[in-house]
Amino acid sequence: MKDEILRALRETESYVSGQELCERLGVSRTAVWKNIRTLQSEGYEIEAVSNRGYRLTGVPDTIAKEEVGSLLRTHRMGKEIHYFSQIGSTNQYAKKIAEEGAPDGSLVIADEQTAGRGRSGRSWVTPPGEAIACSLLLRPKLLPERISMVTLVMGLAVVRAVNALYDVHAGIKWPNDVVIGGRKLCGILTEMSAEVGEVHYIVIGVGINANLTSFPEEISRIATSLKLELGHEVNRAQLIAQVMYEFEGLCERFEADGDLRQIRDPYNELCLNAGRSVRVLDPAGEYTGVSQGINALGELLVETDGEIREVASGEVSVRGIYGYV
Ligand code: BT5
Repeated sequence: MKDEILRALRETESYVSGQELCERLGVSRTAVWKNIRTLQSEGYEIEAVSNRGYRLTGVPDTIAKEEVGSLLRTHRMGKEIHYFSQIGSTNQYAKKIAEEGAPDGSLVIADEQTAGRGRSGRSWVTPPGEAIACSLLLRPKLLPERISMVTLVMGLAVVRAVNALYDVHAGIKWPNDVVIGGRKLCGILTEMSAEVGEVHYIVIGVGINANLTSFPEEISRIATSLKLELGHEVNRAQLIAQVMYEFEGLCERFEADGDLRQIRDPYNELCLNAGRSVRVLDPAGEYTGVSQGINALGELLVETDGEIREVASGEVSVRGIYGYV
């Protein structure tokens, strides 16, 4: 109910009467008052004036359930929210609740991860209070071989959200890194449970360096944060809500076609590899070429010696000729 109260308070700049809240939520005045008190104890500044009602004057920097829930503008993504101040890995937890029957659209959010994971067993740094770590559980009606494309869809959603909210130019390093100024802002890890011909569920994990100001030595040269790029903090809950909003629209188009035919052009416009020289670290032999962006299956097209090769994600890494992008 707290997220409903916050949503109502956010809708107006002036006061919302206690009566209005009672009617809207179908609860007693005492219940409203108790929830307002709890919100205040959690750091929300809510003015209470007799005969006028309640007014929201300040929000804490939190990505807890109520805050994100009150900002969401989606129907499907974030249908259920599970929040933790600390967790091992949100992807791990999302897989656990998926096995237990959690619904499509469930979103797991954590303020800190102690065992955040990247691809191929690599680790992901998520210090408390500064980063965004979230995992979305979906049960799409798609074939397992189509699922790797969802990572590209999420990459595009994050870039769009970041560019819509802030004065920066984020881009995508194919397949799954969101980059600003040549440095990594966000990583995406999609995991799946499936059998031949059928997907049980997928978990899309998103880690965004929102307000970090420093990184461990080993990644300090490749990582950046929104705070470092902008010079000020960003509202993490608002960013999560915007990512979910962008993702919901893009994912609908992806699921309708089962491929990226509708998303390919917007992706390529924001794909930093497109039109650039890339080095393809193929286990069968490295080569360089000029990338032409992705095709409708999400493969990176690389022109080398007059021939166009289709590079599938997962099999190979792609690097810029002079550096990470
Ligand atoms: C990724 O892997 O980029 C996927 C990261 C996914 C993280 C999210 S957070 C929520 C959810 N729960 C999880 O446990 N995971 C997901 P990969 O492409 O393999 O990149 C990993 C590499 O990025 C590491 O080996 C480091 O070099 C670098 N790295 C680690 N932490 C970073 C950070 N915070 N910012 C930028 N780079 C980082």
